[in-house]
Amino acid sequence: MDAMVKTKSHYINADPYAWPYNGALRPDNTALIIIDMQTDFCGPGGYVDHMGYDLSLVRAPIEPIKRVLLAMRAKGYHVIHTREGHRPDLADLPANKRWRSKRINAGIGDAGPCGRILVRGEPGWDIIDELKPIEGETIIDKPGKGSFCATDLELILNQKRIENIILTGITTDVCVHTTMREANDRGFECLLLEDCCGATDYGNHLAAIKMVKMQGGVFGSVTNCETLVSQLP
Ligand code: C5J
Repeated sequence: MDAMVKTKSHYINADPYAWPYNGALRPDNTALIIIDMQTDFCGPGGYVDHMGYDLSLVRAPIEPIKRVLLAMRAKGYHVIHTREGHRPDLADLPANKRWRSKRINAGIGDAGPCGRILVRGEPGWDIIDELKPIEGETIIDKPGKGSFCATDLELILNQKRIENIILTGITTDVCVHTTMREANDRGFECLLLEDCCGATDYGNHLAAIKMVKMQGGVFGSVTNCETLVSQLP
């Protein structure tokens, strides 16, 4: 008789489908990705603050992410953090990105209360204390919005045999969405945690979530912190 090894399926309640699609949810093949929880995006004196947005919208996900992070660390899941930022000589900063930021008085590379805006190594570029990476967690430094563009994220995911990605962080409509789209096109199975994300515009946050769910889950599925933590195997 064939010794067929059967692994138990696990699903998380999500909208528009129970996730992951194939029930293959395990710590070894699943990563939590925490996108750009840096002072520049959610702290006083950072880039988003400079642009004049309401920080409470981008700070709302801090506690839910922390809960998910602690739960996933405790169960041995992979954890990946990203940071958006540029080299100190700005060699990797597209001229149009710099021009646009200067137009709204938040010039990337310019001096601010948290150091040079969105420049690697500056205090504002650092991940906030509440969500600091620990030993063994992967950190991806990216010059753009998507976490796959000009980084080694795909190589690392493939080396670790990761198939499923749980997305959190800021901002829902920009870096989180771009990363989710990039991951989805590469065949990764994506879950967005809606209360673990935030945007500078609440309407955009809601629209970004709605976009994921259209066409039967065109980019993946959506759930929240409580559901994930209570159902995570
Ligand atoms: C933005 C990001 N919004 N982390 N970056 O410029 O979403």
